Amino acid sequence: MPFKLYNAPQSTCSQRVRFVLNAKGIPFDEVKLDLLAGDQLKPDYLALNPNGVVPTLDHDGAIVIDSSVIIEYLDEVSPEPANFTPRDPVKRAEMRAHMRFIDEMPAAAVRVPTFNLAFLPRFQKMSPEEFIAFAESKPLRKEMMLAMGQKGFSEKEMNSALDRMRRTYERMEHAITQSGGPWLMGIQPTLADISLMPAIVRMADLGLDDMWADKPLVAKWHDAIRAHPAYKPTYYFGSLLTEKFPHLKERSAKRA
Ligand SMILES: N[C@@H](CCC(=O)N[C@@H](CS)C(=O)NCC(=O)O)C(=O)O
Repeated sequence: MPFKLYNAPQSTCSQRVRFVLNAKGIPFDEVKLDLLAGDQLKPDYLALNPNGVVPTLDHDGAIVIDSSVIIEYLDEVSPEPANFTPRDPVKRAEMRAHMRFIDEMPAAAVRVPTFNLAFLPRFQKMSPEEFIAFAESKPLRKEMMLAMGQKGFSEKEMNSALDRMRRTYERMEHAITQSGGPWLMGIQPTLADISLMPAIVRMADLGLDDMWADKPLVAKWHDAIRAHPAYKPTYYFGSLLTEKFPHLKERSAKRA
């Protein structure tokens, strides 16, 4: 198969790429990495992606890294049958501005509740020396791991991440109102919607979807993305954190 995707089921960045491949009906070989075991830090993988993160796309030997770059690449090389990039350069610029905002704000902020609520128990099982060595071996995420430490992000850091998510929902509600919806830019989904999807789905997975209870257009958008035909094959079993970490399911049940 010409397309091979190195990724991880629960990785938000990987979910963007799987969604675009599925929406376009592009068959691909999927190589699954275990990120908590450090597969992304092995020399063979670092030779493909020196950032030591997923996803990485191999298209007939051409290596493309970074989820935002990969989804734009896929829209360029396979523009049919589904295309997510507006033709009008002004609209295309608007879509890219949304994508930069999404990478800077929700895609980064969502890591804080994800790490504190889902991954921390795993890191707490490591010895302090093991944890430091694991953190220091990460080309891109070393500082974030060391800042989190084995106690998790502080309440202040957690609140600031949740505030960045809150500002994202406000931005979404505004964009959908302006465009007429149901998507960020109107009646057609664009790469901006696909970039945003994993952070919003992740917040719901963590049981934090009450944060947009007063934002009906965000709620509708969340319904629309889950109803898209590419959603189910993208979020196959094991892609949600609640499907992988039993302690999160218990947490959601307690909240219900
Ligand atoms: N900007 C990169 C970020 C990739 C990224 O952070 N990937 C995460 C999973 S969503 C990862 O591989 N983390 C592994 C680690 O932190 O060691 C992209 O969008 O591809």
